[in-house]
Amino acid sequence: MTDTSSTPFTTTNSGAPVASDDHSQSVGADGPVVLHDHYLVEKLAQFNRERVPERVVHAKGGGAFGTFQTTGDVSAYTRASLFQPGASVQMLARFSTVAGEQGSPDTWRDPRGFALKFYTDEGNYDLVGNNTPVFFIRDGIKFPDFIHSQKRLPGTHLRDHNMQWDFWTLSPESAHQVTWLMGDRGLPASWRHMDGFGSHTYQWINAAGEKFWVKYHFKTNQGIEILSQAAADQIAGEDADFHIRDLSEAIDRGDFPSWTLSVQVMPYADAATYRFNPFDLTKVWPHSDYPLIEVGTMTLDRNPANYFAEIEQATFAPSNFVPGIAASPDKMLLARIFSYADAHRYRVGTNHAQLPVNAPISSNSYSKDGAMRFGFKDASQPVYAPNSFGGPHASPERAGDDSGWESDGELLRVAATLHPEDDDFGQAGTLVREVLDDAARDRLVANIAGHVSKVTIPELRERVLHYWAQVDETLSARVAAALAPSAPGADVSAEEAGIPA
Ligand code: HDE
Repeated sequence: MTDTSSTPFTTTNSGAPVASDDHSQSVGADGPVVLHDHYLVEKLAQFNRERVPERVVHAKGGGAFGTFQTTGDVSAYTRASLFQPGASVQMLARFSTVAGEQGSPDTWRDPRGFALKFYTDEGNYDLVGNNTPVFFIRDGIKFPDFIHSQKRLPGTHLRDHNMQWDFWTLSPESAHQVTWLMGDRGLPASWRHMDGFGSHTYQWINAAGEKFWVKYHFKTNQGIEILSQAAADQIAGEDADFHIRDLSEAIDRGDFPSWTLSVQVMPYADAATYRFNPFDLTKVWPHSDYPLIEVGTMTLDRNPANYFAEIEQATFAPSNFVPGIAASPDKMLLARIFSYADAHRYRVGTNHAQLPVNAPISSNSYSKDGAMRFGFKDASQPVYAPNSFGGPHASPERAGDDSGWESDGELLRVAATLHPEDDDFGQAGTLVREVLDDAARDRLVANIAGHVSKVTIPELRERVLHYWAQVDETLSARVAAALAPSAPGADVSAEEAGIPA
């Protein structure tokens, strides 16, 4: 008889040992199961409640923990403690696709989420970006519509290329990001082999209270590696979790991925006269205008111990700033500052920030109670401010200047002010003509043609070709030729259409 005294024993959620893992309690061996078999009921009821709502976007993802080490000196631009020379903070990263639901393939063409949480001694700092430096739209009011067009038709529940291209061609500001999406960055070989961006312009404030505008760039130290559309399609059929597996196995074998963070810094006063609107999320700042300044290195070296507790329940919010870092007039950023914390209260619960993965090193807020509250202060602590019994009080000197920027004018619903070189297609054209090499341009043509070949409405196809002609005439002509074989009654070969084998 084996000694079972040392083996763990099954209990109920309330800790009582259970009599069987295999048999419900019944009247006689073959009789009816009894309702008061509370362990049976508990197991089934708990099972029904194992899921929290998936993220409405970026539902499919994975992540890991690590360290951010500041190796440069940007103290002239920010007082944030995590970016002071020599600082080292623990962090969490979550990578994701955008439109796919949980269980969808990691290798679908999509931007990739690049969400970071830094556990700093001044509170958690969250930087929630993508693997592209720009985005499809520049005003948050269009975001639900944009996502609706990328997801599923209301009747058939099918994804639809007509919907996607209808939205994009009616939203010309999308051209820059769609060029990125249809290019190589839309299919990274792994999360380790892609760059990350804060995308928005943020504000940094230094110890003297001077303000600067910044953009974040996380350059992968593994090098950029991409998948061809054919390879991505094949992997999607064989292993939907290809990127989750890659990151987890790399860390398990000690092959810790790292990224070098650099920032572009724009003097506060430059914003008003810059040639592009510096707060327009569809635009980049050419590095020739504002070169990269190295800040430090992020290294991921610890896999989550429990995916649900630490990744599914992780809550990243652009509203999680720390002293020395603040918002900018970017309309998309300002909308996100509301939306994420709202999503977390709905998806995870009002006390989501109390969960270990989301909890700061310390907090002293007056929040109390609410469902699943499990952290609380000593009963002697006041639950209100101001108070005369030693409760925490606001500290402007610690919080620093969060005044932001000057603003005035009547309330309007209009596009942002145009700067001299602002337009919707210029930077996309520059990307196609000056950044991509010939091979990347060939792949871009093939990817666009492959995607648009599933557009079934002839006048929409025409509109798509006009959209691309505004980016680059040659590109559009090559896409038209590549599409020709898929047009009704077409007789142009793929080779004649310039589609690479
Ligand atoms: Fe998101 N976004 N977003 N987004 N987003 C969410 O938060 C939203 C936008 C991004 O790994 C949601 O918990 C609005 C831009 C990432 O947990 C939600 C707008 C960028 C992640 C939400 C945007 C992003 C999200 C979904 C327009 C790149 C995953 C559920 C104003 C710069 C974070 C959730 C993670 C997740 C709202 C646009 C990136 C609904 C309203 C632009 C990486 O709150």
